[in-house]
Amino acid sequence: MKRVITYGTFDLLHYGHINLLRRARALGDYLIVALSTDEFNRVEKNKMCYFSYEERKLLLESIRYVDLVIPEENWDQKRSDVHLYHVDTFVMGDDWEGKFDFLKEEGCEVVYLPRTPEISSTQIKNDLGNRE
Ligand code: C2G
Repeated sequence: MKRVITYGTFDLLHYGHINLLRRARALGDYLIVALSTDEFNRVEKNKMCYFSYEERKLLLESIRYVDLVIPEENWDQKRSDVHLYHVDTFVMGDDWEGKFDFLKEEGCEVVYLPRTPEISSTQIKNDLGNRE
């Protein structure tokens, strides 16, 4: 069984996220999503999420491509996660191109997938904010 992992906030879940998750899952047989906790988002990513961790987790667990959701609590857990969860392939959108190549040292394949253009949680917030 080929195990894939990806990380993210996944706030205001949209088709860009789904495109990423579908392609990540297609690289193996089992997809783990490490979901940024509210604390990690606030302190490390300066992101205030619309949905809480529990709400974002529920949404992700409802997606056919997702097999397991675990918490992402810090930037440094990836190196141990890939061993803890016996991960074969690490996947991120290509806005992170090159940032996680060190995981190859842990015996992990590292794949960056093209982002879906024109959609982001920030874009959604801005567009809705500009509507009457
Ligand atoms: N994504 C995408 N296309 C978009 C928007 C997002 O492919 N239009 C991808 C991102 O590249 C990422 C995943 O969807 O791989 C989740 O996006 P975010 O929730 O914005 O994740 P991010 O804040 O980049 O967190 O330790 C890694 C971080 O947790 C990644």
